[in-house]
Amino acid sequence: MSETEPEKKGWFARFRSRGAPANETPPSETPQPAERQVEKQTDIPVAPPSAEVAPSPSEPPPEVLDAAPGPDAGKKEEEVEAKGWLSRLRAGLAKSTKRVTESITSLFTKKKLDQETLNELEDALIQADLGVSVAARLIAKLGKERFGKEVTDEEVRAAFADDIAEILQPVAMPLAIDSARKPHVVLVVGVNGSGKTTTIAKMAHLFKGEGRKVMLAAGDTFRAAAVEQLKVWGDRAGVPVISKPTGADAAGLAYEALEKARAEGSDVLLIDTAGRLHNKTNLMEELAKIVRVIRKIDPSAPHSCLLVLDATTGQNAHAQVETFKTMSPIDALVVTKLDGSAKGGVLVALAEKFKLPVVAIGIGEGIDDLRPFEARAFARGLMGLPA
Ligand SMILES: Nc1nc2c(ncn2[C@@H]2O[C@H](COP(=O)(O)OP(=O)(O)O)[C@@H](O)[C@H]2O)c(=O)[nH]1
Ligand SMILES: [Mg+2]
Repeated sequence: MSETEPEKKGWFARFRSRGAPANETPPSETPQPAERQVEKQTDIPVAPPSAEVAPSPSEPPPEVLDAAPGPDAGKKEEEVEAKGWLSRLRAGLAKSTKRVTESITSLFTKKKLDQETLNELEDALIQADLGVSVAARLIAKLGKERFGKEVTDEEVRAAFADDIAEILQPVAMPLAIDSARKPHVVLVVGVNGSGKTTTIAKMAHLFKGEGRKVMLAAGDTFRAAAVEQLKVWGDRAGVPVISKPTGADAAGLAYEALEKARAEGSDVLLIDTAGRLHNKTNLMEELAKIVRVIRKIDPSAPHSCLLVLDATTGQNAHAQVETFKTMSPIDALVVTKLDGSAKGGVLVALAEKFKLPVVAIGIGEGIDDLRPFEARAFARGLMGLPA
């Protein structure tokens, strides 16, 4: 690859380190076009309405987060930015943190760590969506190191935070855009309401801020208003949106968008998709068809296939990963709505189980509310400890 990338600002650039993933597992060939019908119940696990999500994070000035820094605004701004979003993450995680830490704290009436306390701690971790396997791992380690010793709840939380950070570290990686691709194609999938369209808009905004040429494809042609929604976001982010009326063939649209992005020399093409067709087979066929069709233009596309998961769905996220893995070549996750979800612990369970990279997290509805996923900050935040 001869091209070298210019130094760019922005967190995607700063955290960029991963090579473009190889998508070697093409989905099964089931080329029937998806029939368009009125939305009906599907057998894909669907996110419940996110009643849990706080209306707006009550934390300080979002404007410090992405106030486009001048070329030498330098380190200070980055530090301020880091503090700003970390405190927002902590505020967002507050419900998850409360759920985990209250139950841990309530167990420490006795001084010495005994089996009963270990069992109860294990239950508390499972209740907080960290999953049976993670809970067992954390408890085994704690038991080994501290059994029969005097421990405080803070020590326990610190030990858990360290272990959780260790689990999360390998999956905390940014989305690497391969600048040799023109465009780098990002396919975004997930159930209805998980945050796909919003995440695409946020990413478009970020990439644009890094000086990249971005194009969006409004591939959710199934849901009325979905196309309009992406157009509004596209306008806000100042990037072109390729669209067709509701009911149009999504694969055809993706094909046209890729042709156009190529012709215009775009760096990144983000393709939105429907989260729900009238049944799982139709969605599977549609996603497979999109992949198949864009590969006619670029056999290596999509270069990234992101599954967007809503943190408020908790354990249901596991089923969504399983389902979507059968439908498209998922190679990374974005977890949204970590602001205000009490179920943020599920991210740890997902990391441990699927080992898929978490390229970004959503911490609000605004265009600036997408952040890189940082293992230690998240783990300590979850356990109610300072960063
Ligand atoms: N609080 C919060 N809301 C979010 C986040 N991401 C998306 N949303 C909201 O979730 C709802 C569904 O998002 P949308 O992008 O339309 O989901 P899609 O159906 O997967 O495209 C919208 O009201 C978004 O504003 C997030 O990180 N935090
Ligand atoms: Mg959408």
